[in-house]
Order: sequence, then C-alpha cells, then structure tokens
Amino acid sequence: CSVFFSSRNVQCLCVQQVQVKNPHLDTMEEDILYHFSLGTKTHNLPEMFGDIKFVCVGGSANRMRAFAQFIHQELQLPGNSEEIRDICEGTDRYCMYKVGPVLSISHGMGVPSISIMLHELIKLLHHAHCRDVVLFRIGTSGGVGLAPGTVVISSKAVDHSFHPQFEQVVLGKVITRSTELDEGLANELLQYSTELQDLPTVIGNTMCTHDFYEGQGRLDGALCSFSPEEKLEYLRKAHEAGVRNIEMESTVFAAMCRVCGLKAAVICVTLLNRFEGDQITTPHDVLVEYQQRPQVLVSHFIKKRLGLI
Ligand code: R2B
Ligand code: URA
Repeated sequence: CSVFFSSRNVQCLCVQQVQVKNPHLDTMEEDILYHFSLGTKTHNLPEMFGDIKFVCVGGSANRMRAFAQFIHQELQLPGNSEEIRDICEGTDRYCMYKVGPVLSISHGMGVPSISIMLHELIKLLHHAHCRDVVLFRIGTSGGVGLAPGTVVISSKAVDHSFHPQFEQVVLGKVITRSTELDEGLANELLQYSTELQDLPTVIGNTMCTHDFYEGQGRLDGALCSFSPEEKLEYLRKAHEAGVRNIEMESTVFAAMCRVCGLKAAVICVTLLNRFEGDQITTPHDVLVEYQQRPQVLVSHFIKKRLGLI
C-alpha cells in the first residue's frame, strides 16, 4: 500500500504488487519459465503482460481456450476470437491466452500440476511489473449436499482433515501455510451471482484432495478399502465442518496467492451430489452448461470492475 501526500489531502492508493518470496531471484541474470516456454531474456514480459489485471486458471486446456474466446466476446474486443493464439505454444504442458487485461491459463489436474504453473505465473506477473491483479480458479467439483450445477465460491480451502492449511515438503521438512481466501472478494462474487439468471451460488468451504477416487471417498475406483457407510460418515463430517464441495487444487492455489499478496477466489461448479453417488452420469451437454457457470460469474465480475456494466 503506497501513501501519496499532497498539500490538500492525504490519499491512500492501495497498489498491490506481486511479492515473490525468494531472495535468489534478484541474483539471477535470466529467469526461464520453462513450462510456459517464456523467459526474461527471450521475451519482453512487461510489454507482453504489464497490463494484466485478471488471471483465470482452470484445469482443462480446451475450457481455458473457450473461456478466453468468451471473454473476448464479452469485452467486445476487436479481432476474431477464433484466432486467439496460445502464448505457450512452445510447450504442451499448459496453454495461455491473453485477452485485453485478462489472462486465461490451464493448470492440469492436481496439486503438483497447478503448483508448478503457479510458481511460473507468479514470477511472470512479478517480472512484468503487474499491479492489482485478481486471480480466479474456475473449475469443477463434487458437491457435498448440494444440487448438481450449484456454483461454490470458496470461503477457504481445507485439507482432508478439514483444516485450512496446505502442507508442502521442503528439504524433507513439512512447511504449513494458511489457505484462507479473500472474504471481500468472495462476498462481492456472491452478490454478483444474484444479478445473473440460472446461477445457483453459495459460499462454503472447499476440500482439496490428492486423488479423485479413494482420496474423495469414492467407492468406484480400482482400489477401495472402506464401506459405503464409512464413506457417508466421512462426507457427513465434511459437511458438518462447512465443506460444500471437493476438488483437487484449491489449497495450494489459496496458499501461494496468499503468501505472494495476490487477491484470489476459487469458484467451482458441482457436477454431482456426493451423498447420492460417485459416478458422473449427467449428460455431456448439461455438463458443458454447468462448466460455463463459473465463467459467466467471473466475466460479470470483470465487466463490473472495468465499468462496462
Ligand atoms: C476437478 O476436476 C478434476 C478431476 O476430475 C480436478 O482437477 C478437479 O479439481
Ligand atoms: N472434480 C473432482 O475433483 N471431484 C468431483 O467429484 C468432480 C469433479
């Protein structure tokens, strides 16, 4: 936060910088963002990315391309949204699209995949001197006691024991970081959801697991060592602890954004109610519409912030 003094008044203009927390970065002559196929010597990062204000990340490459095209239309930007170029075409690890002040990036499935992407994204925003950036994870999840299609805005991300923390092993030791998310941002998103049609939305805790099957208490994996009763008991405990959905990336996303001073929100649609089953049996066209719901909410937020509506 920077304070500017003038003779008439004192103004506080809160400029939020991206704070990388690594003293070694300053000593490096060049930084290669290997999984993006970008680098500080090969690319002019401030020129390419300096105006970014909103970053949206999601698991699937196709969905994040579709989101970029959708935002292009929503912001009524010039040019053909079909011709939008993948900035990371030099690698097939992640895809990245820039649409005006919006960056859309895929992160794959699970904590290790999103965490590699976030290290390079946060360094990219830092090298590009971006200011006041808001990050969104838009994704899918399993609902806990919610009708399929409900959008959950995470109040916090919790681990398998329902604690708001992320554990990272560093040099063989466990480091624990908080996974609380920005309350004001979550409430603002919830408020905007009421202005949109067919967007049932709640705020709740999101449980992040390291597996889709056993890790989320599914009975239909290749391995299962528990009974249907034990599964329901775990889901009931999760629900009591305020968990409303389950996915696989939110804890590390919340923890890394928090440490680096980035405002962040997690917005995931539920594809099924886990009290009712494990398999995703919903027809494809319905799933496609569900997956657009977090995109519509984030687009509405961006348009509000840009003063377009
Ligand atoms: C939601 O969906 C994926 C698993 O199907 C995973 O990436 C997640 O968090
Ligand atoms: N993604 C998950 O991680 N779990 C679900 O049940 C559905 C989508």
